[in-house]
Amino acid sequence: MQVKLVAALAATGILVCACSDKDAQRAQADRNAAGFVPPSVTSRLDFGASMERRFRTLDRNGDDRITKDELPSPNARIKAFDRNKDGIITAIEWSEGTLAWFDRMDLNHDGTVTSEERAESRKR
Ligand SMILES: [Ca+2]
Ligand SMILES: [Ca+2]
Repeated sequence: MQVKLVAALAATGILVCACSDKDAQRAQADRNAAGFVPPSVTSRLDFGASMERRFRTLDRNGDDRITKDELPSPNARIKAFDRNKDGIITAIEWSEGTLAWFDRMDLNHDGTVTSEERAESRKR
């Protein structure tokens, strides 16, 4: 009886230990989710790929050009991509424009943009 009780307590103790370990992990995850943003890094390639997808989304009629009516709202940054100012953003103008934008954000020119660089370039 005595031995059984001790064994049961020990087993419980281990369970409690495992549980509180999990709880600690969960608490850490909660802290991370609330407020703390882990630094993110975007490579030029990833950026280009996600901008390519954005282009495809904006180009509703799929003619490889974003015309005025396809622009969501007057967007100065997107308008600046229109280098020849014909009111149409071609796929080439888009990719050159978005990569130039990436390079402006890439303050230390290492081919990646961190969340810090993004925040810094937003201030400028
Ligand atoms: Ca189009
Ligand atoms: Ca153009």
